[in-house]
Amino acid sequence: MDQTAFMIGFSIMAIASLVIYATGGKQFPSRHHTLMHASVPFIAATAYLAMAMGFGNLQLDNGVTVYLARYADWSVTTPILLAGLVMLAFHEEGKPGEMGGFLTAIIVLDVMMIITGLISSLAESSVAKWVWYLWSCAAFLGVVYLLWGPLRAIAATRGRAMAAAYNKDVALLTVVWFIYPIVFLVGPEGLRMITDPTSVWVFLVLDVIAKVFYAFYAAGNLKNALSQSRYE
Ligand code: RET
Repeated sequence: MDQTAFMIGFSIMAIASLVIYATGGKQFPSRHHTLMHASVPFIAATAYLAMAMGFGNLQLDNGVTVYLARYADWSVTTPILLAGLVMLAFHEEGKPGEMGGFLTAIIVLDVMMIITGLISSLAESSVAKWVWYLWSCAAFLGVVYLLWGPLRAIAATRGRAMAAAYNKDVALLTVVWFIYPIVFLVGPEGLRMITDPTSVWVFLVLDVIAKVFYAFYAAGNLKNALSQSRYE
């Protein structure tokens, strides 16, 4: 793999993190939103730097390269993004116990999804690879169920404007996140229909949408909701 994609990934994520941090006051309703959304590309920049420097790039006997930093990144950034949505669904409801329960459940499923995806990419036999892949997909469907089922119902009780913000965020997140297992499936870790450099570039584009574009999108939706809910 040539280093260009990783260096571009590092640069975009490092700059995005700085820009979100520096302009957050204007884009985000409050400081904690800025800090959360700036932390996500900062973690990604770290992962891309590791991949560019060849740290954690495992060369398997079957010729496939597994990028461990990618899974380390996802196992931290995806819980942050999901935590944002759970907190949005419970916006100012004041039920910390219930919110904590949903947070725990969704993060457990999400981290299981990433870890079993990593096991699938490392598996030597193809039976084991597909068993772990399917198990990872099951965890992913659990995450999607919590977002579209109980959490959506809770968000619907938080006023029309806040529910609309939640629904928009979840819709974008679901579409973008669904592409990850598809790229894995057709990529070198799976059916080998696309090459390693192609899958690296596609994951880079997805990461920019899921982390950077999503940060501004969610900030805009929340700002709208907060200004509308004043008149509700
Ligand atoms: C894997 C492979 C096994 C099956 C599934 C996967 C799902 C990965 C997802 C990753 C999302 C990453 C994001 C990162 C950006 O912050 C592990 C690829 C279901 C959904 C959004």
